[in-house]
Amino acid sequence: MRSKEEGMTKYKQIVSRLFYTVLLAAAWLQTGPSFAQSGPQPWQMNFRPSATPVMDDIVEFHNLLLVIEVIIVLFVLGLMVYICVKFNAKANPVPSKTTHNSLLEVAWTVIPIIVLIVIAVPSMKLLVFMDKAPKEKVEMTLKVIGHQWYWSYEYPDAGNLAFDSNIIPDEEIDASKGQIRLLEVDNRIAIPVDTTIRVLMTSEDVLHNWAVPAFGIKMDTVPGRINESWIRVPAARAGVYRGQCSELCGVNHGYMPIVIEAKSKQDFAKWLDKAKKEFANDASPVKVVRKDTIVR
Ligand SMILES: [Cu+2]
Repeated sequence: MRSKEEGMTKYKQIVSRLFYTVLLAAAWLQTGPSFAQSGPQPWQMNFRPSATPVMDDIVEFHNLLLVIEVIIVLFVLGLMVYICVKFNAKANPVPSKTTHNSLLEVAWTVIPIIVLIVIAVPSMKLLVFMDKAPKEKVEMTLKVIGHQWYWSYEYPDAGNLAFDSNIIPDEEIDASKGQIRLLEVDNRIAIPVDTTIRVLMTSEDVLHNWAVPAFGIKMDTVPGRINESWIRVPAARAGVYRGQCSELCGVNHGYMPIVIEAKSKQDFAKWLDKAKKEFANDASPVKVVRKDTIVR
């Protein structure tokens, strides 16, 4: 039979191994993917690279929460291991009959309250920050309308430019052009970098949800209601961003991707000119479910 001391050493080894495993896992998760901004990646473990101040803050808040969680988990694990070792029937044959400890009871009420306050303050700040772009700073408006099962977009500041954006079916996907199956649309939208853009969202039939992870946006589009969010992509993060509808909206819910090109202001102006000509005859987006909607 092993001595008590040997047992303790073994436990200490297990605890320290567990500790390092958790630390390593946390470090690995936090390394972050170093890939181009083109949607989800195989084996992606962390958020997509952030493209807006809102998403920067979300990531920062997530990291704060992760640290707090890891500390709590390790603390509780440590307590449990300590109790298992020190107070098992063999090590502690005559248990204490203590039932109350005022100091301990106050501590385990007050400390969690402090932890919650530490979480609540940045959480509320973030909620307010992401809610609306500061009015005086808004330079452009983008209107997003959900339909069964595609998105349409309007640029009220650009002569009411409006167009639909439909998924490119699997059989027409051209991987050589960087197109990604289920995440490619016929008409991508463009936005200028270094511009504060108000995004107004609504829907014309059922609930949809305009979700673009890199922008930190995931907002329901509700028929008869206008929801608001905002984007500001710094010039250094110009690129292609992707998202999907994230509110179960019917049979083709999985087939209404979002593709956004964040372009330099000059390129955006060029895109706008081209788009105005291209969609000149589309006075308004299609208002009914397309007859040729394919149920996949
Ligand atoms: Cu949907």
